[in-house]
Amino acid sequence: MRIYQHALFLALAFLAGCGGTGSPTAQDATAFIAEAESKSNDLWHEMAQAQWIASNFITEDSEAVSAAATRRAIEYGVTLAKESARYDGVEVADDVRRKLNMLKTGLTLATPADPAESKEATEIAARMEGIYGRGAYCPGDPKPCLDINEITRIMGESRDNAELLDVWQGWRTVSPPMREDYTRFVELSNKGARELGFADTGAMWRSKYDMPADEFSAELDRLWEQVRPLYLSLHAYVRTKLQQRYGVDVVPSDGPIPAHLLGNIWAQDWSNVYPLVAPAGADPGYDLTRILKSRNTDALQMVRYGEGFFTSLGFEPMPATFWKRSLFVKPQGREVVCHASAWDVDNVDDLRIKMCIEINAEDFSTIHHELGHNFYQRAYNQQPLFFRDSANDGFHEAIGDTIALSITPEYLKQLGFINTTPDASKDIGLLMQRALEKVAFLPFGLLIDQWRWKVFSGEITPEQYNQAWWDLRLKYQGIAPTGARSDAEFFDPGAKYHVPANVPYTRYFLAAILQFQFHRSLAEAAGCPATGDTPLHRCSIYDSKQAGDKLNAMLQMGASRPWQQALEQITGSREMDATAIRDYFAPLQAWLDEQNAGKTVGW
Ligand code: X8Z
Ligand code: ZN
Repeated sequence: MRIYQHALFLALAFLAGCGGTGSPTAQDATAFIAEAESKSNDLWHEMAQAQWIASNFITEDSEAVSAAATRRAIEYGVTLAKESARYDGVEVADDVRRKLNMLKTGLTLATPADPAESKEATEIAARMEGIYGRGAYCPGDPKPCLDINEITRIMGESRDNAELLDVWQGWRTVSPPMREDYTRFVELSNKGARELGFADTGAMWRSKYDMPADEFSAELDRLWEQVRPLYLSLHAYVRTKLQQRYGVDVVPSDGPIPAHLLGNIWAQDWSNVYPLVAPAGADPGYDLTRILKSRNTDALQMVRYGEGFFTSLGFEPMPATFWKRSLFVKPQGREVVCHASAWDVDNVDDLRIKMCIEINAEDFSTIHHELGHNFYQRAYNQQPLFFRDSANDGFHEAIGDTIALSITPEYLKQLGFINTTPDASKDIGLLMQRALEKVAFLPFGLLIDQWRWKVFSGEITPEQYNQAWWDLRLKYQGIAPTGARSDAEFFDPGAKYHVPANVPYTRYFLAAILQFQFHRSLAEAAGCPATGDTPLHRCSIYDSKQAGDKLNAMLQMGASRPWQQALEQITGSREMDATAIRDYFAPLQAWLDEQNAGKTVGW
């Protein structure tokens, strides 16, 4: 194993032209980075092509090819991470130093140096994603199997407690087979992270935020404390309303909400229970899902609307290849990973989305989310390869969501979807719809990696995976499963895409905070607050070149600067700050607190 590492080390030193003798110079570092960017470019391209095929045609072979290409790219990345340490004491240009740091901290999966273990880790990763992608609930004859889209639809539309519980439990039959793989994956990825000098994989994940890892964790706690009162108010109100619908035997007055009653497989987005909690007299009076369906909008048109928003801000349309190569509709006769994603296959302009679009408001919003990734990717494609990324991963997730905050009644009127906009008396209804999506998400966005970080550190052992998962679900979300979810039988974390796919999740929590900061600044650029009483939730930046320019200036920076600087560029502040989301929802919180008077808040 040592010999293998050493051989790679020498090969790389030779390629980078820094020889084997003497101490490395700044020039050596520059040459090292140039070589690394050039070679990474090809390896990343091959990996993305292989992964695209594996996600669009799930077979044993596509999985194997994807695992092999991923392995080549990661092993090279691990070599580079180790090599970077050679330049620790060398004085180098700022951009070279930043790239060296990125090489050390940038991997999501570090494979161990042992070739057999490296192979095993990448094969497990590909297999788990395949299992998830193929996942279905098969209740047994004569009932047909249900795929994730069908289960999603039932979870959103049904109000039948037994049916909801059945499909909720049904989806969780896909994950127990992953449990052993996941356990081994944690071991292997930790081993790789330790070989790079990290305590474990979680520590590696926390190291890439332009601040010490411990400070980053403290930042998360701070942000969560800022938004927790808002979440508690929403939780208490929704609990009351669900109790009115399902009865006191099903929904307690002062305990956690049953996890299957919130309109979503994972209870991460509660938009679908809006009809059950709509404020009497303040309903905005339109339903975007119904509008899209009644207009016979198809998947392609949904994406066109999304693109149209970005072009209205001054961005160039997506390239022809985007329309040719993307997947918008779930295909017949083959298995695909339906979880929505955006791709930058060649790191220049081979941009694509992959999504099994359903015609509804949720997917309308998700399309904007995905396109946000693609427009970001194209905006930074003039940067050197290692800077073709977002300021931090939360920024990447926040861009499309920021745009989706501009899907306001005023915007829908401009599209011709509605004739008149609801008056100010309907504001609580509008805010409620948004809160069910954004505020409900906050604890979920946080807890996935609270679980994973403890799993990687060993604080949660494999025998406690499920118990610890539900402990965190209770602690942060105030939800609980109906029926026992013992570790002997279940592996519920595996039923959430990002766990088997090994995608870090804290980024979505950050994005949920950041998007309100971005929206507030862009709204100002677009002139909303200046035009009088337009509250932020009524402000759409549609068609504003000023907002577009401001956004683009940040997007083009890519990862070339610490995220604090990118944030300052757009908001004038260097701090992530939950006052933007708190202020946005302040009228709703006041209203919720009136409704909750005399009731238990919390669980
Ligand atoms: O995974 C996603 C996107 C792709 S980056 C569809 N999201 C998270 C999720 O679905 O769990 C967006 C919101 C949170
Ligand atoms: Zn995303």
